[in-house]
Amino acid sequence: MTPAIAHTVGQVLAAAERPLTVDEILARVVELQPIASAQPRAAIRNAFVGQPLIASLGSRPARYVWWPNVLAGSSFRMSLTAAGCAAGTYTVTVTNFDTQSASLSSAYTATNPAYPPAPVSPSTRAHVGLDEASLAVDVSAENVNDLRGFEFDLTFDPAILQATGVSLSPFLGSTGLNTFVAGQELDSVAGHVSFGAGAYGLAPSPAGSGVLASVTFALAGLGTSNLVLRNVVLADSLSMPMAMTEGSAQVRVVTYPEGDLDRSCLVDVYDIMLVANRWNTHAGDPNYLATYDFDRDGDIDILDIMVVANLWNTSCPGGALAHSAGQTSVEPPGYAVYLRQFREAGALLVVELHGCGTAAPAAYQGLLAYDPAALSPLEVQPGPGLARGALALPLGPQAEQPGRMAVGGFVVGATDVATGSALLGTVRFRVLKRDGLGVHLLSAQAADRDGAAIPLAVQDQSYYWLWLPLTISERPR
Ligand SMILES: [Ca+2]
Ligand SMILES: [Ca+2]
Repeated sequence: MTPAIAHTVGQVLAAAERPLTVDEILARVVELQPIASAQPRAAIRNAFVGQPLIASLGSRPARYVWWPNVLAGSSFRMSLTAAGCAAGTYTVTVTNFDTQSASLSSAYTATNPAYPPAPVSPSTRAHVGLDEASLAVDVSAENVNDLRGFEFDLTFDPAILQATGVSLSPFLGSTGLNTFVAGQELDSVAGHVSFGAGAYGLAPSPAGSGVLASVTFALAGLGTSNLVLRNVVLADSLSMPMAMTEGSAQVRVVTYPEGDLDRSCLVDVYDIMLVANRWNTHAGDPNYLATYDFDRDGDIDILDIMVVANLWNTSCPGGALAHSAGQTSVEPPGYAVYLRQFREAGALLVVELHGCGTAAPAAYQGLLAYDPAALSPLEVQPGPGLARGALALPLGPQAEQPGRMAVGGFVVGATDVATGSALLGTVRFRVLKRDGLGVHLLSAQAADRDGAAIPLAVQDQSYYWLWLPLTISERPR
């Protein structure tokens, strides 16, 4: 007499060392007994109904069949993760979605979370010009798994931003699922956008990181608006919410200062070089750009360059975003800027800004700190370490606050041939007090002749003399 298939399935599962797919169970059952059915997989699935404590996880068609023998060593994705449980022993309810049999409860040891919480955050520019037509803000999720739907509220300051649209981004449908927008609401009085979307179909669900939706804003006023996500839900294929964290962002609506050609909120050497690299061009030349011909006389000459140079170091109203981070990295890139300083006859302190590396900057600038009771800035001169050019001009000294000033220099009509010297510029101070401290280099930037940033490090003071008593060093002879 042939045993019932359900009995053989039970034997196979009891002997198995890991969760099996339906096809794997079928193969093992067939080794023990023939299955007289035109639909052997259906026969195996039917046999699951009578099994105690068997469960299949995942959406239809379930790939794996799980059972208590191996549940303890397996990863729970669904309810435990959503509950944010720590690893430990729990009584869990596992619903057999594949066979529609009743739910069951038992105690299992869970290592949780199987997936880390997915951060969901808006991404935007740090600042945007009030004159720009719109601002797009993407709402992105990271490290999601089996994503089938989402919803969120995004709040903003309606005095500064006005939401004009929200649209589903390609990520949810990126694996071939059909997508739909479940709902959307734009409220520019209260200042929030609500949006939800879902996906269905036989394709696998998207996983990983991607943009969920994009919100478009018109710019209503100057100031800073927070962009805060609330009520975020990420749902998987079983409509279970995933663990996630809600992020926020901030955007500043500004009027860029005159001369801030690259709209960075600061007129710096990069802007100057944008004009300077078109020096001596005339209307009709390929390199001539009418927008940089500020006096509209058909050429870009030193007068046009000086329009920007004279605006150097002005920043967006309401506080500078000046001297952004990144130029003081711990690992020096291929180019570094450092100070040398020494006393000169006539109660002068000479501070040299040196570049070290293979780059040939056409412009540089640095922020210096000094004791205003001990030192009085006199003049800045460009050095031969800048690229060769028709004309080298200084920038500054320009006081930012007591004891801090910006200095720099740039070359007009630069070629990219370095002179071999690394002296970017020299700054002279009158010494007011004999035992004062020297000058400290807080930050530095360098640009090539096209106005592109040269990555650089400000060298560590333990390696070079950044601070030194004025009395210990005399000019080398
Ligand atoms: Ca700029
Ligand atoms: Ca001109």
